[in-house]
Amino acid sequence: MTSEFERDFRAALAQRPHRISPKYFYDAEGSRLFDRICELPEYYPTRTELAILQESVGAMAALAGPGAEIVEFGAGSLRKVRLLLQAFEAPARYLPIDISGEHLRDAATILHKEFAGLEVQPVVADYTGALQLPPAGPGKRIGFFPGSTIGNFTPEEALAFLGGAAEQLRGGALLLGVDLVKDPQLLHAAYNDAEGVTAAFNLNLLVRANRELGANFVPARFAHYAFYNVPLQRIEMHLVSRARQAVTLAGEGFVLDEGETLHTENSYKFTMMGVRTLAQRAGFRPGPVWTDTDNLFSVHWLHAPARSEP
Ligand code: AVJ
Repeated sequence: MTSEFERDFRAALAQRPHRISPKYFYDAEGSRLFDRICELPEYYPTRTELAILQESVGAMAALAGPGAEIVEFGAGSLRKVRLLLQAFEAPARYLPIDISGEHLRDAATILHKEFAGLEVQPVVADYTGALQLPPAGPGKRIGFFPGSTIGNFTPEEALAFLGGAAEQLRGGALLLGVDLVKDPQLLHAAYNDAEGVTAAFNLNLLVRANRELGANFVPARFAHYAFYNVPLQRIEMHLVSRARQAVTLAGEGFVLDEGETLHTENSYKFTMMGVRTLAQRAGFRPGPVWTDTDNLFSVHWLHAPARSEP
């Protein structure tokens, strides 16, 4: 059976410019490399978001109220949701949504042990598609989408995702972590770390294709290239072919010219107002925003009106 990964990678090599979804970065090695990225001195988002959450989780808990349930889009780092679960008053349920059932089971086991009385109900699904969630309990349903993962979406996809979330969370809210527009040098450094971990993360996509799709990429023949596209307000990551070369993937041959790129990721950056405007267009009523003193990162409370509210 042809995997989605194979289908998408063949399509990427057949079209120009070549581009593929960043969701394929996260095999076991890619997830390990991403965890290392989060610890890098240049990569400010993770530690900044954690500090904002730590600092303001009391205010967030007050907004959520007692017996709330947390719906996390993607079963990410347990460190972040743990802060919410610790601060919220008697959280009733945690519903992590992820395409990886394995990821979900691990998260569920750990949190269930840590928080007595917390119901953990994993949902194996693609949260970018139509979602069928179990019926909400009596408490508020609070969505959690940290890490500026929303930056991987195109603006249209981000609007569609938020629109869907607003519907799922009616009467509750979405807690959304978003990376902010800033000095391009700082952004550049965050995706071009001195240790080369981000380069390894990008190149690992080729290693994964070799293993899973029987491709024959030679990673050394590609350069990691990440830059901040100022007018489009996004970091772009590419793998640039260092020479004209032939590659085989799933039995099919492709030729990459010298300097041709495989576009592997967009990471959009936002202004505070930009997030609020987008959220409003998607049906949310923007609430408080928390940020760090340097305005590097933002965490937004977005009210999802109930059907009866305006
Ligand atoms: C997980 C999408 C938020 O865009 O900063 C980190 C992924 N890519 N370094 C980001 C990533 C390169 C990250 N997101």
